[in-house]
Amino acid sequence: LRSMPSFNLYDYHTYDDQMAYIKSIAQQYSYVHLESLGKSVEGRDIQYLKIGYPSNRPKNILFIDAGIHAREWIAPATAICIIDRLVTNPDYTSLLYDIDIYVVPNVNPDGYEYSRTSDRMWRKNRSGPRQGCYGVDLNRNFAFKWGYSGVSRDPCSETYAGSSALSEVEAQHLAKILDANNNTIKAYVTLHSYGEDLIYPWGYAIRTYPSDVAELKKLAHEAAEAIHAVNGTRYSVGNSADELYPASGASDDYSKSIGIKFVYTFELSPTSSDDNFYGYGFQFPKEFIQPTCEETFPGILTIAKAVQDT
Ligand code: ING
Ligand code: ZN
Repeated sequence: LRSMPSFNLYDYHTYDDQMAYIKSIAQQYSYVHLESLGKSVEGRDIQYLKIGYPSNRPKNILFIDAGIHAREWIAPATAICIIDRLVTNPDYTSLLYDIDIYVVPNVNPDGYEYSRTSDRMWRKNRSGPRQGCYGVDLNRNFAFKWGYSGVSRDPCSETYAGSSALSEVEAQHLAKILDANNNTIKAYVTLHSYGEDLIYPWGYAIRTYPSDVAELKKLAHEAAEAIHAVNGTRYSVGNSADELYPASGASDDYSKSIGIKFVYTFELSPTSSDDNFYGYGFQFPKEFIQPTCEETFPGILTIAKAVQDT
């Protein structure tokens, strides 16, 4: 297990294999530590990596998560590939002396396994049953403007917001670590799919922005440019409510509400635009993991450098 030569970054894996891989990375690199956010509702351990060299001063953090939505398989695969790129390239040593990067590759392991084994299009977690239905949309369960827009109160709906704000353990665990580090986390990036969008708060209402929206936009355009430079993929930059649809209780709005500066939802590939639409949607073939990782990585680095400069 120590170096895990058999792990193929460019394939979709079971949750257990994802965790075995990040554990092997922590064992191989002294400046990488394996931690746990806590258990999912079905008892899976939600593990993550803290990447960065020790420092006497408190370090600023870039926090990345993926897999809030079960069927968006490209997101955990990209998070794991980003981990690989960060630790295997000595170019990032000085960055990792200055900042810490936390990566939670899969926030919703129960939903992910359910998507793998039973229902490929599953989106929610696996709590319940309520009225005979399972699952809460974790990206509607966070404690900011909870229940305000783009949600359902029907437990059978895809966008069921839960019985109350933070009713779900997975959302509780994520909120807890964000709260505990809200002064040092300078950027929060949550990986979703699909659409090729880079979106910033507020998501709960159209034409409603944080006071520092100009800075959020500027950095987003820089990240989109870095992505574009790799394979020519054009991400749209916009506000979540304007660009997609208004929805409250998402992890990005929550992060911004507790004072985290740079907050972005990445809607990874494929695109949803008609002129170039192959129709893969959430079922994005594994052949696209490598190009998606290679273009996403410089976008992430752009945000990491902003954290370094903060
Ligand atoms: N999209 C996000 C969703 O949770 C989002 C995007 C977040 C839109 C917040 C509006 C507000 O619906 C995906 N792909 O899940
Ligand atoms: Zn999503």
